[in-house]
Amino acid sequence: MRSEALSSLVPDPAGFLAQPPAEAAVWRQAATVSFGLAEAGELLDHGSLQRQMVSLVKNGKRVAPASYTWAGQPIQPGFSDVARSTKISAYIAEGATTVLESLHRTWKPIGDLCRRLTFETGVPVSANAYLTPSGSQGFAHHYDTHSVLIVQTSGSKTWQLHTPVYDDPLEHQPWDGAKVSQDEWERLRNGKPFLEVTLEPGDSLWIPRGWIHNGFATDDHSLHVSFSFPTLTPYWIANELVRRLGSERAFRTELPWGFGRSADIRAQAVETTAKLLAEHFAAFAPTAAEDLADAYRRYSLEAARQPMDNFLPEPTADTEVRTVAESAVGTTWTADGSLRVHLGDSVVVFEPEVASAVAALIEADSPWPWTASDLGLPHEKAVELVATLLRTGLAVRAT
Ligand SMILES: O=C(O)CCC(=O)C(=O)O
Ligand SMILES: [Fe+2]
Repeated sequence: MRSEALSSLVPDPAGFLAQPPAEAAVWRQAATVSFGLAEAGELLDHGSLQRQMVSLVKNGKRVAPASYTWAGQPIQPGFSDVARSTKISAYIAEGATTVLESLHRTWKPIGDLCRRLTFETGVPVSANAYLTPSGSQGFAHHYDTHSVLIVQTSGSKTWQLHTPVYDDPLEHQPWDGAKVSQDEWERLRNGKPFLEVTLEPGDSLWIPRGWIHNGFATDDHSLHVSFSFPTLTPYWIANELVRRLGSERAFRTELPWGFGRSADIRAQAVETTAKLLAEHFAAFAPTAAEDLADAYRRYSLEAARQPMDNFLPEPTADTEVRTVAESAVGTTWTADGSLRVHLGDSVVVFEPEVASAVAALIEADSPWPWTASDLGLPHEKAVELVATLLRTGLAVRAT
C-alpha cells in the first residue's frame, strides 16, 4: 500500500505507522496540506456553513451560535442555522478563533485526504481547522480524547505541551479544568513544558491523546488543520458487546426485589449477572468480530461519488479509469466466494466471477490508469464491472 497521504504529513510514514509516537513530537517542513487563508476564506464566504460546521471561540469560550447565524432574523424557513460571514468577520476582528468543524465533510480536498489517511492507517481520521488572529488565543490548556496531528498551513502559533494529568482519557472523560488539582495547575501554568514550539507553515505537531496543549498566536495570524486519530479501546469493544446483550432474554429478566435493602439480594444479583456475562462473552466473542467491524466502519467517511458522472456516456472497454482503493473501508469474503466491500455508508457485493479482480485492484492500490480490457474478464463482465466501480466510487475516470 502506498503512504501517499501520510507522507504528506510526516517525514517517516512507515515509522509513524509502525509506532505512533507515545510523546509529543514536532516535525519541521515535512507537511504539505493545501488549506490556506484563501481556502478558509472561500469556505467562510460561501454562505453555506451550518452552525454545526463553524464555531467561534472568544476568551477560551464558545460563542453562542445564534449570535452569528440568521437565527431570529427574517429569513426563509430552514435557513436560521446558517452562519453569516459578516458576523464571523466581526468576531474575528475582536480576536475570536474560528473553528471549521468537520472540515473532512465541508471541504472536498480535505475529505479526500482524510479518506486516504483512513485507508493507510486503519483509523477513521477526521479534520478541523483553526483560524486565530494575531496576538489571540483559542482554547487554552486542555487535552483531547483522541490523538491529534496539527499541520500549520498559514501564519504561526506557539504551543506548550505538558505530559498528561490523566492517562488515556476516554471520549466521555473530556478535559475539565475544574477537576485538575492545584498542584497540577501550578505545573501547567508555571512549570517547564515538555515541549515549547512555534509552528510555521509546513511544520506538524503530534499530540498524543491526553497530552495537554496550550496554543497562542504570535504577532502573526495562525491557521492550522488538526487531524484527529480516534482511539479504539477495549472499553469501546466491551461497550458494543454489552449493548448487544439487550437482545438476550436472560439479560432482560427481572432480578429479585430488594436490591437497595438487602446485602444478600445484592450479592446474588451481582453474582448472577457476572455469571451471565462470562457465559455470553465467551460464547459470542469470536462471531461478534465481524459485527463489531461493521459498527466501527460506520465512523469512516463514505466513498466519494461523482454525481456528474450520471451525465456522461456509459464506460466502454477503452474508457481509462483509476482505482480509488481508499473508497473501500473494509472487505470481507463470503462463503460462496463473493466479495463484500464496505463503502462507509453501504456495502456492495461482487459476485464470485469478478470478486478476485476487485480484490486485486484494491490490494494493488495502483495510481495508474487502466481499462476494462486489462481485467482479464469476459468483455461484457469487464465493462459492467467498470460501470459498477465508477458508480460506487471505487474507481474514477482517469481524464
Ligand atoms: O488552536 C487552538 O486554539 C486550539 C486547537 C486545538 O486544541 C487542537 O487543534 O487540538
Ligand atoms: Fe486540542
